[in-house]
Formats: sequence, structure tokens, C-alpha cells
Amino acid sequence: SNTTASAAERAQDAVNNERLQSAIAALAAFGGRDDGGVSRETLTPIDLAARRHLIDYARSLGCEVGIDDCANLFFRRAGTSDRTPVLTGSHADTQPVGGKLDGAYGVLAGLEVIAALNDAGIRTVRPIEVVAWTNEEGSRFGPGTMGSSAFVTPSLLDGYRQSVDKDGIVMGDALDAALKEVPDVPRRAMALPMEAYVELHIEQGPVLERANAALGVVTGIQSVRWYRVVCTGMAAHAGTTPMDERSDAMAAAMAIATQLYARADQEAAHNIRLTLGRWHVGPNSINTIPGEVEFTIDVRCVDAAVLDRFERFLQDVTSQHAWRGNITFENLFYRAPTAFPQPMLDLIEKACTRASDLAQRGAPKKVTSGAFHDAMYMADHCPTGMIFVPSKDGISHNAAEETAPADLYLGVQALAYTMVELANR
Ligand code: HGY
Ligand code: MN
Ligand code: MN
Ligand code: MN
Repeated sequence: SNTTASAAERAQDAVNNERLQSAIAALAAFGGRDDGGVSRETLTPIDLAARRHLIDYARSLGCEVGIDDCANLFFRRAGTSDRTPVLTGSHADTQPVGGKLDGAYGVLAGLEVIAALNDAGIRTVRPIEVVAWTNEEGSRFGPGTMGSSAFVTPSLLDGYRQSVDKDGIVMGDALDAALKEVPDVPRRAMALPMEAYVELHIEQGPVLERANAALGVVTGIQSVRWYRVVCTGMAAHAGTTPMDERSDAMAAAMAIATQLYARADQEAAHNIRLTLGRWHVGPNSINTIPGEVEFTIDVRCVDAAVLDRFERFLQDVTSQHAWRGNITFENLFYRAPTAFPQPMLDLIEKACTRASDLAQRGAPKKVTSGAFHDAMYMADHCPTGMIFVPSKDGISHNAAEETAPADLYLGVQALAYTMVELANR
């Protein structure tokens, strides 16, 4: 009857903010930094310790734990049936210098939904699973979203295992070590059918805060492309080599980079986003002309045609740069724009509206995600959606990343409603 609260409403109301906040603080301790940030790059010893902590916490909530060949961790709460589960979660790895919320919040939110269901004595029809994806960030081993993309397309895993980090460690070895650490966790298949996937995440940008919106209904994710540019000249003596006889790789790299930024300025109206985030200079000595300079390109836009134009420009400037040396670029990561299905948006909007009304906050706001997420690959696998909470000053991928506790709490309430609705369909 419509007088008794529905299971989804009871679940939403059973979310416990104190438990949520202490779970966030407990996980943040793994790789916690003095400045309040977190350094927990994927498959490092710190990440493995955090994984063990999550396994123990999930088991304390009565979950069954499983792990797949890409070390994606799944925490499963049984339903009254064995129908296809509904999935939530995010990633537990961080940037080299990240915050305590990017990824971690979505994993812990899923576990808090399970804890709330336990408290409220609610059994859903479908099992509910919470996932901690491996290597969403892609900063240690490229590309990003390795765990979720391999889950959806397992044939990708062999290529991913060849990835090498800056210290020469091979991803496959790090992965095998991570799997060896958890002999008590049964292995499970990849690409398992899922009824739906919903990911709760911080916005990592300024849109919700500026609109004074407590919750975001994410309509889609912009396209992202990563490249590596390598300028190969000739190392030589800084003092003896005449300027007109040099193959200075830094001079070439700077010329290319300057043209790329200028190109991005010309596309500003399309909201293109260009980042040249990681540089390597060889031999990196004050008195040797750089023989090799390598830099990465992260370029994003909601309009893929803008990125196509950018790639053609990159092709032109690297092939036409007149100098004695050589310039190459290679594709590291490519994802077309993602759009989430309308029925999922409608459900999420309903969940967000109830939560924010009860908290006397403004209506939820529809937003496109500037950051990429594991949800972009899950969207190829099953009906998928995302919920955002605001980021203070729009800052993320920075130790200062922060979201008000009340907003974090509201996000989990919206997730609880959404997951129970989906699990009872
Ligand atoms: O780069 C991204 O968009 C994600 O936060 N890793
Ligand atoms: Mn993230
Ligand atoms: Mn991130
Ligand atoms: Mn010398």
C-alpha cells in the first residue's frame, strides 16, 4: 500500500552517516598523507593492504567476496533469488597525489547501502554486488579504466598485462602478486551478466557547487583520448654545440606543445580540455642538450568531431616540424562519448529528488561528466547510470579534494533508493 514506506524508501532512510564517514576515514588511512590527501596507486603494497581492509569490512557485513582475473573485487549480498545481480561501486586506486574520495567514496557507498539494508532487515529480490575496479586512474599503468573495460571485454586483459610503470614494473606481474595476496577469495569469471550498474562519484569539477545543487544526475561522459609524443634529437654538450647545429629535443617538444595549446584555444568554444601532464627528459642534465623528450596528451570533449580535428592537427604539427630530429606520437587511450539511458536517468532523478527534498536541499541537476569513469565501459554491458555529489571548489586529483559530509550522506541515500528499486524489479 502506498502508506507503508517502500523498501527503497526504508533503505534510503537507514543509511547511517556516522558509519559512512568513519568508513571513508578508515580507507583514507591507506596511503594517507600529512596534507590530507591519499597516495594509493593501483596494485602497490598500499593498495593491496587497502584491498584486504575492504575484504574484511565487506565480510563483516555478511558479503561473499570474489575476485576476477583483473583483480576486480566483488562484494555480494544475496537476494531472495539468484536472478542477475545489480551492481554498484567504483575504484579504490588513486592518483599519485589524490584525495580520499575519488573512487573510494563510491566503493564505500555501496558497502554502506549493504549495511543499511542489514540494519533495516531488508532482503532484495536480486543480489546486490559492490565492485572495487582495478586501475581506474591509469596513471601508474596506462590506460585508465583497465578493470572495468577488461570485465566487459576480457580479451583486452592480455594487452593490459604488458603495460609497464615508470620503474619498469610490468602490470601482469603486479596483477599476479595481487591475486596471490588473496588466496582466501574465490576467483570469478569476467563479463558476467549484470541487470544494471550505478556508480556514485564526486563531480571533481565546479558545476554542482556553482549551481548550489546537492546532487547531480549524470547524463553522460565526455570523450577522452590519450597520446604519447616522443621527440628524438641528439644529446650533446651545452657549452660547445653551436645553436644552429643542435637537434635539441626540448626545443622541438616546446614548439609542438605551444602549437597544441594554441589549437586548444581556437577550440575553446567547444569546451575542449587539453592537459600535457607527464614529461620525461633524457638525459635530464643541466649541461647536456636533451636528446629525447617524451610528453603525454590528455584531450577531452563532449564532441568527438572536435577531437578528430585535434588529432589531425597533432598529425600535421608532428610531421611538419622542421628539424634534424624525429617526432612520433602514439595512441594510448580512446573512448567515444558515453550517454546513459533515459529510464536510468528517470530513476536516479526520482531517487535524488526524494533525498534532497527530505534534506530541504535544491532539486538535483543534470550534468555531463568531465571526468571519465568505469561507468563508461559498463554502459556497453548493461543499463548504467551515475550520481554525483559536489566537489569543494571543484578540486580533485589534488590532496585538497573535499566534499561536505552532508553531501556525501545525501549521495549514499540516493544510491540506496536507486539500488533497491533496481534490485526489486
Ligand atoms: O582522468 C579521469 O577522468 C579519472 O578521474 N581518472
Ligand atoms: Mn574516479
Ligand atoms: Mn580520478
Ligand atoms: Mn664534461
